[in-house]
Amino acid sequence: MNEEIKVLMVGGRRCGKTSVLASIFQQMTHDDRLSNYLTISDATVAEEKGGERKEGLNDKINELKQMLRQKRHDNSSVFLVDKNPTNTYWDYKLRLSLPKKEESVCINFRDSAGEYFVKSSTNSSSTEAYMRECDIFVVVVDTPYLMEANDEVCDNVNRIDDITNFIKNNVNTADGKDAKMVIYVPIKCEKWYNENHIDAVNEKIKMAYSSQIDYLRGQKHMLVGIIPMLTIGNIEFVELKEAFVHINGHTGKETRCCKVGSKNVRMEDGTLVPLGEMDVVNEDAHAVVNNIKRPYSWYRVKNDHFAPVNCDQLPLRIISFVLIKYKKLKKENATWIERFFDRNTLLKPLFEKYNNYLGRINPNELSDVVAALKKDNIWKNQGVDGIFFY
Ligand SMILES: Nc1nc2c(ncn2[C@@H]2O[C@H](COP(=O)(O)OP(=O)(O)OP(=O)(O)O)[C@@H](O)[C@H]2O)c(=O)[nH]1
Ligand SMILES: [Mg+2]
Repeated sequence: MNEEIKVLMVGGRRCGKTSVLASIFQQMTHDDRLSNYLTISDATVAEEKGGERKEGLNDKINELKQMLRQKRHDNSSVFLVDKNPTNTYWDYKLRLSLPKKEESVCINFRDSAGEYFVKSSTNSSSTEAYMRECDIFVVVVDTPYLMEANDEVCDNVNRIDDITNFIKNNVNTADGKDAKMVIYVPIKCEKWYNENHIDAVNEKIKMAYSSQIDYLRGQKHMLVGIIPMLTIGNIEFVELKEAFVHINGHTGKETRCCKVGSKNVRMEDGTLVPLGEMDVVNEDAHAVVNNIKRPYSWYRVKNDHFAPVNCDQLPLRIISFVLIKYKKLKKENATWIERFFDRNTLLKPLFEKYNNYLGRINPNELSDVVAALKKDNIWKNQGVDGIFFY
């Protein structure tokens, strides 16, 4: 039976987990260069849970593209983003096979709501149970708050402490008897990428997440890396500003905004509005989470091209991780078998697990494909576009 490679998306509420997943699927299934080497399809099944329908990743891509289109004629406007929260968990499946071959590998990405990683959340025990089954964790990081907010706000938005607890309690390789991979994915980092400062983002991740990274690196057979991703490509962070709500004195309509001087506010869609006599501007109560007041992060469109970067690198690294693991276990298993006259060994079940992941794909052929992707620079090496592996 072909077993799925289980990946869990982890991160703070509204930090962009579903969006980055949508861009990963988009880049994997629409890349002409990649399709010369691998046949890739979205094998996600439609689902309903508790009366809610699974959000299609295509809908999310359209939401992201819409942001680019809306602002096309006004590059100067600076606006807020926050749409379509996830309220439960959903599985999205990416299927990869060698061209003209039936056998395939399936990567199951589980996307959950940011609230799942809060200690007190009602879903925390089911999240923990699933974490123990997972092989790969993707920690999505909201970069503007990482780079520009103080430590308290950054932790509040990115849930660093909560995620550290979840990881320390549930992610281990049983003294090297298993192997796992944890990838940090800073997103919304167009500004730093375009200014050639992506290394500064990586350095900040190493610092802010040092407690969990140190723990992970202390585990045998734990692969830890950073893959910065541009989910959209041309929506660039501008500034963090204190969060306010504008209440229109005539209509009573409430709109998120920030203050611009003493006489104007900038509304969430980017329009600059002079304050009317009857208008009221209050601090935004929704921006206070666990007694910490978060500023809003404001963005602008550089140009209207949807241009994700590095989103394809994660699935490629996942495939190679499984391949390396399979080959290593095969070798270790062989020596065990020789030594113990083919008796069942500790490593045998693990070998079978990795063997099943490959779903009867010929590992040598898949290795050749990975080598070719590296040769053609489709696979990015250490240091390229901020890719970093310990
Ligand atoms: N500027 C910018 N906005 C983004 C990016 N990715 C996501 N967003 C926006 O950020 C908001 C939150 O994104 P989601 O992908 O829904 O975040 P999430 O982590 O899945 O949220 P929950 O599942 O509700 O915790 C949405 O309004 C997105 O359009 C990005 O790369 N740049
Ligand atoms: Mg989501």
